[in-house]
Amino acid sequence: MSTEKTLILVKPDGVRRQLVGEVISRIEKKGYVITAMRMMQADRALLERHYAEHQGKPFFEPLVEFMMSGPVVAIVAEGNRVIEGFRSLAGATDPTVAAPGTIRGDLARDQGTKVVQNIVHGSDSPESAAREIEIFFGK
Ligand code: DAT
Ligand code: MG
Repeated sequence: MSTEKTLILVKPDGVRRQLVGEVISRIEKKGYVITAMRMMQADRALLERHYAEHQGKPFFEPLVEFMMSGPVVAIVAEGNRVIEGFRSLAGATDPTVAAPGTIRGDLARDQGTKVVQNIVHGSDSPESAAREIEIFFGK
């Protein structure tokens, strides 16, 4: 049986706050298996591909600038229903209302910035996961 894969990013706010280990720990404690990982400085071209669905929205440029503001850690995690499962671990997009117990609910808050800073990214569908893993890790 082939298991599902997702792309997780520890965003620059998470790296700056030294939360990489905390995020990895939560992924592993849940039982998902990390099968690839790299720390990198994402450039504009890569981020415009990654966030293509948000092109034209008011927070798009702030989002790209924020994601270029420092290194990110890209992670491939595997397991049955890992896409849905990691989104659940991450919590709601808005950290103010993200449930306590989630990564965003426990570790992030509103910073008054034009873009929401919320520690992690997780793919939202199998199609997104395949596309995003190729963007960060190649074929
Ligand atoms: P998610 O990361 O939960 O999948 P998304 O794909 O809708 O959320 O948006 C990507 C990121 O952009 C999100 O993590 C934080 C930021 N963002 C989303 N909606 C926003 C908004 N209305 N205002 C400011 N930033 C926003
Ligand atoms: Mg998204």
